[in-house]
Amino acid sequence: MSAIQPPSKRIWWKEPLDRVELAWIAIALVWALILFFMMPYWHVFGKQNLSNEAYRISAENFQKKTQEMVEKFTVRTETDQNIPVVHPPAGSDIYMLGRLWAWYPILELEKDKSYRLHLSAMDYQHGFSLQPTNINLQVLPGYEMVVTVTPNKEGSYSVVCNEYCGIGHHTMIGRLYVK
Ligand SMILES: [Cu+2]
Repeated sequence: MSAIQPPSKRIWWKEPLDRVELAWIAIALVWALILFFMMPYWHVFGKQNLSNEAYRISAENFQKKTQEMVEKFTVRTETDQNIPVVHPPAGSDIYMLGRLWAWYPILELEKDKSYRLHLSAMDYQHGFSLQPTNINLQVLPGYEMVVTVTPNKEGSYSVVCNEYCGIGHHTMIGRLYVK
């Protein structure tokens, strides 16, 4: 039977399955099931994509909440753009926003303390990628992503935008300190 010409036998689908055909269907099915179960497995054991919550929030509202935290807990500023470094109390709600083309503000967290980290975007989709630990979260305008974080290693981390967001995308690098 050719694939171009119409089949010579009109009732071609009643032919018995060839063994090779059956074998390939079985292989494809098993592989599809492996990929399917890898998703929940990797969520639990991969330690890369965190369990998060998402809520609707307007950009203005999120910016207001971020600014309230910045005004209360800024300890110094850094870089020539004077980005505030915020040291919020352990256990509190902390905010980081993404916009063209910066993460704001710089957060300074305490080791082994838990925080509720809220992430949102002011304009377009951005990707929160914490390096070098390789933790990734999508950051979308109109939604806040909330994740409970407990930093377990001191150091200076970079927040790299992982989602192409325009001409200055490659300069969109934020900072996060753990002390
Ligand atoms: Cu971005």
